[in-house]
Amino acid sequence: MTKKSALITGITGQDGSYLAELLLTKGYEVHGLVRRTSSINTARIEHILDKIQLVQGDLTDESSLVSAIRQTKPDEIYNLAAQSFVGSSWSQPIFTAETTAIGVTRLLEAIRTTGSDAKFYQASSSEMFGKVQATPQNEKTPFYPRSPYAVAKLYGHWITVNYRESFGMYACSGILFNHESPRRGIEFVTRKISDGVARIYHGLQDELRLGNLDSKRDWGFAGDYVEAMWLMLQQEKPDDYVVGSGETHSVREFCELAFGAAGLDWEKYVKIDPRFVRPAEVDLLLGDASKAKKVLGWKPKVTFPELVKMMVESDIELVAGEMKRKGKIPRSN
Ligand code: NAP
Ligand code: G4F
Repeated sequence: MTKKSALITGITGQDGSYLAELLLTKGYEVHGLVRRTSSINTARIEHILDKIQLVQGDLTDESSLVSAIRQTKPDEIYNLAAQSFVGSSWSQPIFTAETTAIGVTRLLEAIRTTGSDAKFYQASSSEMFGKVQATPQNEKTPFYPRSPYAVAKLYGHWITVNYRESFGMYACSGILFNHESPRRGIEFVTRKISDGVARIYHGLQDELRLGNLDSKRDWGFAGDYVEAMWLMLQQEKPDDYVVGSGETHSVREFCELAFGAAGLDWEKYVKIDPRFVRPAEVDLLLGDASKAKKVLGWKPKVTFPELVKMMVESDIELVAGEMKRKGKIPRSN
């Protein structure tokens, strides 16, 4: 039997790296779309670089997407690439729209015009629920985006639904709630906290500046969530699914657990800094993943306390390694 082939956009990101690992374990030939950068940014996929193939391309460049599809002939395409940081979407609203919104149409058009019959996964987001109209949020909850990022994701979601309905494409939209890991970008609040805890633990900094501690998120482990992406493309019919843990916790609770995991009292170190407060906030997200559980047989494995501990322990080790390389002595326990 010939190997299934997958093309992952955003393979250098958090989810791309976990998805690539998962697909390799399932025997896929894995291709990753990477954009041109001035320095190497393959740290998250360094350990599997010899097992995957990278192809140049950018969601803002249609011709590169057409070439990537012709070259890799994928059975499945996972569109994980995006300007994914909500905070930056206010300072770069046009780039966010170009990549996170119109980029989806470019990729769908590239599939359509090349005649590819690849199944398509779109990385939609719980941010689309924004100023939530009901709690918990499921596939039927109305959307109310609260940032240029969320508005762009909403466009990506509906264009995916539209291409499915217009052209009969196998196109799915996964409405994923926040998912984190030791590979999370440093600008996102969970990793900012776990990294801050590690630096405070090793004596490299004495405070951590954050914005709104009251906002609540449904946080899960990225490694669990990429499995839901794959499952969506293994069904008879394409559909849209909410994926979340079914628990919500505040940023304050995350701080409490994360500092606690290092034996520290968060209240001594966390300072509120208005620079990190957003122009419009999403106060509370809580996912109802009943449909994904029933139809896909998916469920999260890592609990919230396990996730926080995993991230803090990983950063304590990472910072210790950094210190040793600089000839400094890290704290030993
Ligand atoms: P991430 O770590 O920020 O990764 C984003 C990826 O997109 C990176 O590989 C980045 O490449 C690539 N990219 C950005 N602009 C591009 C462009 N113009 N052309 C090609 N590639 C481009 O994000 P993530 O956390 O893995 O999330 C994956 C996807 O899921 C994103 O679409 C995100 O919006 C969505 N999502 C995430 C969550 C979550 O909680 N993590 C929840 C819901 C939805 P570089 O490495 O070159 O920057
Ligand atoms: O970690 P965040 O930046 O993630 P956010 O905005 O929820 O977005 C993430 O999840 C979405 C899914 O719902 C994805 F679609 C998106 O791509 C991304 O992965 O912020 C979480 C919360 C916010 O309420 C923010 O105001 O934490 C609050 N927060 C408080 N202080 C902070 C900070 N966020 C950041 N990034 N930095 C702070 O200092």
